[in-house]
Amino acid sequence: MEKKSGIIVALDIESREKALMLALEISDLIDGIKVGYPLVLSSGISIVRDLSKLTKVICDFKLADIPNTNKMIALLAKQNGAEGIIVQGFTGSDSIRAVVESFSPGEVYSVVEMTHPGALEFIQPVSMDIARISVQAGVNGFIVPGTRPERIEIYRKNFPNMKLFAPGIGVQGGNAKKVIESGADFLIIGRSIYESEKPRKEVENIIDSIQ
Ligand code: 3DU
Repeated sequence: MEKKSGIIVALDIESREKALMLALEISDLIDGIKVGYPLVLSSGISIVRDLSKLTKVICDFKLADIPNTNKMIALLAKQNGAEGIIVQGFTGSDSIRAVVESFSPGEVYSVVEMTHPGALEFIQPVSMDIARISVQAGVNGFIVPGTRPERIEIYRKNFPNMKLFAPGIGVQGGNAKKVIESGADFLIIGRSIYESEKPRKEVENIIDSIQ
């Protein structure tokens, strides 16, 4: 993923038509679109191919299975034109590596810590270990919590070469400017953009706010 505006839009909507229209409206402003289960389960995997004609697509399937199943899903994403894929780092080195190897030359991003309160129960206490094994397994970047900029500073300091993607901006409470200042490379933003009356204007405002 190459950084231009630094904005990745999470298209968690259930309408293929709406997703494609929104992508058309903002594709020149953003660095990519993140596609997750709500859109793929309602529209089919071909939505990845259709969107990838307009911009780069990251498949957020949060892969968290045994290596063979992870590999099968990663290959389907790759065959349909995805440029990036997200894996849950907590599942361990072999599961992460299976995605890195099968998705190559595409980029793999590991969830090392999450934005929601429940992430403090199990994930955050071991997040540095998750980050370390993810690097060893060959990932290109981390998904870090945009709701906790002080944590992003720690990842930036300890992993200077990793691309950092921060969801949690806007509706979940994260602040775009603070998150970029903490060292994130990309902001992953969903509802603030796709629920806006004027999504293009919203993207422009966010870009202005981080410059
Ligand atoms: O809260 P938003 O509507 O801006 O969407 C954020 C997106 O990022 C959404 O797709 C969600 O599944 C994903 N995400 C997180 O919000 C938090 C994480 O720790 C990891 C992914």
